[in-house]
Amino acid sequence: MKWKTPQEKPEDIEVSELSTKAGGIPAVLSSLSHTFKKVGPLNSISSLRKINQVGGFDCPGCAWPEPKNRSVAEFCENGAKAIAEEATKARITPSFFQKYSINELAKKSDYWLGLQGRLTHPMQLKEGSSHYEMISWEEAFKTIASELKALDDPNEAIFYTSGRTSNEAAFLYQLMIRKFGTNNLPDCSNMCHESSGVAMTESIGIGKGTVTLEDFDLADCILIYGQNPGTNHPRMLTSLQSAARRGAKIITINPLKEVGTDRFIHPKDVHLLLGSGTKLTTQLLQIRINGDVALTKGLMKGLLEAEEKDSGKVLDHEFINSYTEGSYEVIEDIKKQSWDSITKHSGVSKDEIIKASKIIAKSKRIIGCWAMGLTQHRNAVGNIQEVLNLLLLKGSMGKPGAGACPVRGHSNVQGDRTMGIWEAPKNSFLDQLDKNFQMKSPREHGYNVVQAIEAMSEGKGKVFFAMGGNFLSATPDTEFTAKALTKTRLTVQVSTKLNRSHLVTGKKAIILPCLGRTERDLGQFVTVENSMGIVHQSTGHLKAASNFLKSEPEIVCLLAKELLPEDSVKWDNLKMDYDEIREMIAKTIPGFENYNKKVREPGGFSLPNPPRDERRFETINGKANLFVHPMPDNSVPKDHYMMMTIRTHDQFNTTVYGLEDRYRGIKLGRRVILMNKEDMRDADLTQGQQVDLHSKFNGVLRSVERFFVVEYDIPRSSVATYFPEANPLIPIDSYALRSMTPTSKSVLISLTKSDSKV
Ligand SMILES: Nc1nc2c(c(=O)[nH]1)N[C@H]1C(S)=C(S)[C@@H](COP(=O)(O)OP(=O)(O)OC[C@H]3O[C@@H](n4cnc5c(=O)[nH]c(N)nc54)[C@H](O)[C@@H]3O)O[C@H]1N2
Ligand SMILES: Nc1nc2c(c(=O)[nH]1)N[C@H]1C(S)=C(S)[C@@H](COP(=O)(O)OP(=O)(O)OC[C@H]3O[C@@H](n4cnc5c(=O)[nH]c(N)nc54)[C@H](O)[C@@H]3O)O[C@H]1N2
Ligand SMILES: [Mo]
Repeated sequence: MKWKTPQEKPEDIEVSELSTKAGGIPAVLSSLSHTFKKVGPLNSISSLRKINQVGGFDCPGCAWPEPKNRSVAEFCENGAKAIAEEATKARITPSFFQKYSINELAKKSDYWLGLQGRLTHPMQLKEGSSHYEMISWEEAFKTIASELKALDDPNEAIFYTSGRTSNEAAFLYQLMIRKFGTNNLPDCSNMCHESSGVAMTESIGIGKGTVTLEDFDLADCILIYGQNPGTNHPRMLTSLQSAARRGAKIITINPLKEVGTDRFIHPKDVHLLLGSGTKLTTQLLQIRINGDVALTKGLMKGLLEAEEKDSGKVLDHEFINSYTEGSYEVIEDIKKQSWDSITKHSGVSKDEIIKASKIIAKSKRIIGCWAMGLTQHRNAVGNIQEVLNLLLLKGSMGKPGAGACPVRGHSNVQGDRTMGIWEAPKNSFLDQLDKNFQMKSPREHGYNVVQAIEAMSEGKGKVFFAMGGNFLSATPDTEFTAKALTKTRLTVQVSTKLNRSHLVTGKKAIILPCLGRTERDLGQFVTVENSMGIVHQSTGHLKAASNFLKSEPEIVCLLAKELLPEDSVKWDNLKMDYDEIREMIAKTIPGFENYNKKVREPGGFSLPNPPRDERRFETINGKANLFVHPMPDNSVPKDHYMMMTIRTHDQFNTTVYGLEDRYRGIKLGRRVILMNKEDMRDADLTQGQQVDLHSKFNGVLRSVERFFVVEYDIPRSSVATYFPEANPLIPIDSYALRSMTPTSKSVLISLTKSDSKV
């Protein structure tokens, strides 16, 4: 089987002039047309009004927090697309599955699958059958429970979670799973900010960011590493805009000149709509892929040189002496690094680095932001610890206007981890579960995403259950993962929309359709935690897409009742009253005391954050630790390229909203490879030509066919493709040291012309 994600007619691909600014009139119009087309005017206006408002629902788009003084429309273009995707009027009823076999559906593109609408009924694929057919909820839970109980060992079951699941559903889900007897709780975090969690916990004693939105109003300098906020966290641009207008300096570190970080027009800034937008980035450091360790060492070398001239004024010695350990070693390491190797590995000139380091040297309050551009490399943990080293040398931790800001992805991915969705839980957490819920939780750590795929491949993972997400398309090595999934006895997907993971299944498969964020859930609210540790309510208000849907908490309760019939937890009562679930959380997880009361305050409440609140670092030595990392050798062999896989402006992870990447000027197609002009010339390639991409790793060759070459402003030997089309090239055994995050941003590839072999 050669994996090929089906596409729309690729010959229609179009490349146009690049957009020069994010936001503004086109963004607003585009957001409205998307919403209106799919949802219908009444529904869309009422849903847009309720996004991210007190008493409304949390936008399923991203985890960026809401400002205290919310504007009437605290939404963005891509938030509107996320709503439209969920609030669509199209439906996938049982007759749809009578019409299409799974083989026919597997030939449809991701975009087409999304357009078919919301899933309405529980469905099952019987062993050997070609079509899904209806199953009652009751039968579905019985089948799942009996497959789980038939396993020789609970560790043969794998329970995945994506990051939209509410705190209430997540807490119950992990409780049920641990009562069943396994810690096999891989989640999307494993492919996302796991590297941030590992790096930060070791360096500063917390796996979460240490800044609030208010800090953006006070920072002198904001570093944005490996992130494309204009597309993926558009509301962040509002914070950046006001920072830039106050005179704060913004330094962007990215192989691409992403439009959002370059210039931005706020949709609500009417007087600016016709202008040229706020210049956001003071300086762009256009680095090579994976040049961040080198670059950050260069920035710190610049600081040390400035410190020599201006002794004692550049580094924060008081902070370093009182709160940190490891600065001496880090400084010695930086002194040893030559400018030659720094510039070679980063791809940025010494002048550029010195210029940026002068801005940093002068700044007293620095925020370091980052996203997937740092977390998805082999040396990802090192990338992040280097950024933390820089912040710590400047004392930019635990004071207003300064700190670390890993910008999260899924809207409740941070909350899910807080609730115990983790394959490697702490003993203190498990002890609390045991004490409160009459259980003996398993202590052996479970599988993360990569290990889960390997376990299924080896026949050790036999039942796969997914609470949301699209495991097959989001994970690396699509062909390998597809084969692994087909070896299981049963795959179960709790989903709102049809996706590729419903089409590559175990011997049997079940789809459990659930309510989305926007929908009314018996008049109840759920709670979520944003990227800055604020826990707040989310209340859906739209009518459910179908009368047969159940909420995620109810699905867990009903399965738990079947799976754990003798259990002491009154699963039946919980689905009717989420306050009771929150009481369970309140007595189990620190920071959630008086949960029900605190979360009813407008805007919710902040979880404790020792580094931010009191410069307290819960590390093994009670200090903030600086770590030396070797300079990764990111030289690229001749005729090879380092490939990153990124998101277009028209997708949410594996959900394809449309076929445009407007800010990058690419239309009507996703199977493209962005290349440097000179690399194209050397490889004798022209714009629009089709190439096959190959990655060879540990002796295994992986290929994908027919990608269109697009000339782009990208450093030499760096190339970019879109996720998930290029995922078959990411080797299952290529992941970050320690966090095991797949290296989705550094895949070594070669190219051949598609037609040359015919
Ligand atoms: N509309 C929309 N919003 C989203 C999502 C979505 O798909 N669509 N996804 C959500 C999720 S789950 C997440 S995790 C976030 C993802 O948000 P991002 O991390 O912004 O997403 P990516 O598209 O992966 O972009 C990575 C950025 O890093 C840069 N980059 C790649 N390699 C390197 C490198 O080696 N060094 C540096 N310095 N930069 C590099 C790329 O050029 C790109 O700008 O967004 C969330 N929000
Ligand atoms: N090559 C490459 N691969 C990557 C990445 C990359 O940058 N490059 N990024 C990685 C990252 S950062 C992440 S976070 C993962 C994302 O991995 P996932 O979270 O697994 O993927 P999504 O595409 O967000 O999942 C979309 C599906 O979730 C379901 N869904 C939507 N809303 C709900 C809901 O409210 N409840 C339930 N139960 N289901 C719902 C719908 O059926 C939809 O089809 O992908 C990773 N994969
Ligand atoms: Mo993510």
